[in-house]
Amino acid sequence: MGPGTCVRDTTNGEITFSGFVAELTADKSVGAWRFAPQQISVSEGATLHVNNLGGETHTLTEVKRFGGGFLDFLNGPSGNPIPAPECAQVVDGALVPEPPSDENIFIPAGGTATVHLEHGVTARYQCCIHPWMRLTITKD
Ligand SMILES: [Cu+2]
Repeated sequence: MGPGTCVRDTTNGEITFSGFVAELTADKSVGAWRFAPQQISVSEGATLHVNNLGGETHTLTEVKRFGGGFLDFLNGPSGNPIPAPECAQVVDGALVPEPPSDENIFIPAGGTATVHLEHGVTARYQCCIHPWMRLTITKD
């Protein structure tokens, strides 16, 4: 959270920051923040093209198990108090984000990413900012 966080047009049809917090608190997720689809089945060696259609940065982070991200503010209300280690480490009680890498891709608003899948069985991806954003990829 900082300057510029969640700054976006709040005209009709857009969600306000207070609306975002209210929905997160009630549902443990915010429906407009999601991977679509949330589950896909692909052939070995497939290429995944991801477009960020939203108004803020998301991460596409491969994790062994789904967990929280690097923002306590969103981990607790979403029911993910423990961060996935691929998203953040706990250092002296504070969450320290893992740096961007080929397995931890930060995609800015309007940005894209391409991932070559080499998974054997099931691959799991989540957003390390909004940890309810989850994508499971299985092999055909
Ligand atoms: Cu996100």
